[in-house]
Amino acid sequence: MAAAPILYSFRRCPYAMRARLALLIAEIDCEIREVRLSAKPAELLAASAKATVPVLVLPDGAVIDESLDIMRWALRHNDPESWLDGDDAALIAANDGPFKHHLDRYKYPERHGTDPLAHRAAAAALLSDLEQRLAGNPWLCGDRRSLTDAAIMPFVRQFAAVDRVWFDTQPLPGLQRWLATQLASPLFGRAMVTRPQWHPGIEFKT
Ligand SMILES: N[C@@H](CCC(=O)N[C@@H](CS)C(=O)NCC(=O)O)C(=O)O
Repeated sequence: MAAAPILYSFRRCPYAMRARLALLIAEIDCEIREVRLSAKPAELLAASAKATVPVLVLPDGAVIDESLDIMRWALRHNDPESWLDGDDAALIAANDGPFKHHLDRYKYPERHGTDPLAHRAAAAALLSDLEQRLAGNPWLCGDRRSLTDAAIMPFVRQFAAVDRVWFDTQPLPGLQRWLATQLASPLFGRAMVTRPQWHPGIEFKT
């Protein structure tokens, strides 16, 4: 049996989350190595000097160390739900850029020396763009879930969790439904399985 790709991952990292979602949908059999960001294993650092997760190491030694590249690589191999038909790079860039900027400054104001409520308002304004789409469609790119939903959802999940009561009372019904549907999905449950911290010698599959 051919060796499986290895994914260095951190369960709660939104970038690693979206990579795991795509690997699961693509049914890529892969070894998941749960790392601690404060104690990254030498094997991860040797694979990618960027030292971020996720990192996918292919059996031929090739390394993919950007989450979106991992998603697209997986789906190019096998895309049973046609996730690549919904790859809205501009929407994902707005999430990864401005939305993530405000999310971090809302979630960790002490780290950034910021006013969390100002950043919450700025992030919420960006979420209205998603709401507009979700008012007319169940998913961001139409009537089926796609790469764009999986790429953005982990960040909206983080945003919602900072103050759940506040989030739930915002006029964002389409977005709230979209998030709840994904959080309740068997796919998300599988992506969030807990694994003990990896060290050489132990192996866990997707
Ligand atoms: N652009 C990268 C970002 C990955 C990233 O920043 N991951 C965070 C964890 S959520 C990380 O590994 N940070 C390094 C650290 O905390 O040491 C990607 O999409 O894969």
